[in-house]
Amino acid sequence: MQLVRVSLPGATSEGAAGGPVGGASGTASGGAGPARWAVRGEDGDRPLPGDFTLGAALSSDLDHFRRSLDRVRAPAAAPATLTAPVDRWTEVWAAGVTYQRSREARREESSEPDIYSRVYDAPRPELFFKSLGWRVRGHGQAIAVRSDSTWNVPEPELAVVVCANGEIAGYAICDDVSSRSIEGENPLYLPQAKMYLGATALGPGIRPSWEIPDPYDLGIRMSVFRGAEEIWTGTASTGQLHRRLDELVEHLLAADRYPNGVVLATGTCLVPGGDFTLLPGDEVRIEIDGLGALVTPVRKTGDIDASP
Ligand code: DO4
Ligand code: MG
Repeated sequence: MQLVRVSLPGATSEGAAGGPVGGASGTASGGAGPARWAVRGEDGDRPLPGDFTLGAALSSDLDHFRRSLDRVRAPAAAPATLTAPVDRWTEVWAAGVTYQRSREARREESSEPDIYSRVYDAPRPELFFKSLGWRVRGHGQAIAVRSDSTWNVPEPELAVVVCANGEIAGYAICDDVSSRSIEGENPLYLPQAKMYLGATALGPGIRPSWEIPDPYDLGIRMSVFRGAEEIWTGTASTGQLHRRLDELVEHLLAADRYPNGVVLATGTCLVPGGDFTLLPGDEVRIEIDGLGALVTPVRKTGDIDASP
């Protein structure tokens, strides 16, 4: 089952670009527009009460999260269009250089290669703020490349959804869309390379942690389509993660508090080579075992609906 956020009839629609987005066009604008929460299972969507929020469900511990999902109502409603599984103010953070592939790619692109090797081996991981909930894109919603960037990539990542006490409540797929030309020019430009409208996608829903027995053995696949052609594809596994998930969460919470929980993307293990850049009109498909698929068309930043 997955905890999903679905748009309500009448929400603003934003058609997906061409390409093989399976049934994901015509989705709500923004990550947190008119929508409601539901538990999606084989029997369809069972709606949660209208006052359900992710923040309240994550405000304590795993047991509280689990009991919050028990508030589902019967009977199952017809499946509705997905939007990002976050509240308006959910914080999304990301870890970096947690896989060897990411370390290598950053060393190749950067004017300061050594800092990536140092952080890969340091006790303290790289953690950075990525997005607020209202800016997060869901399955079928457009992500964006910056118009002032010449080299762009999607970054497929396992995201952990974390309770206020640090327990992992669930897992989702995150796309940490990034500009390699901007970060490569100077690492201090990281916020501009990674934090802009359309740079974060999350979904399709949140799979509860008790349904994923081994998060260190999940296959990750990414394909990029240009029209009908698959122009890039790659596979990896969370087995290649250089750190433990609870270690990343521990550092995030070490001197900070998230009273309504937090989402943490755990770094990319797939980075296309130097001859690849993501372009408006492309479509990105990311799959992680047990979590489904997150499929997003690509636009220019200016073409993303900015309604909060
Ligand atoms: O240092 C840059 C960020 C690295 C990153 O986003 C990743 O490894 O996934
Ligand atoms: Mg990343």
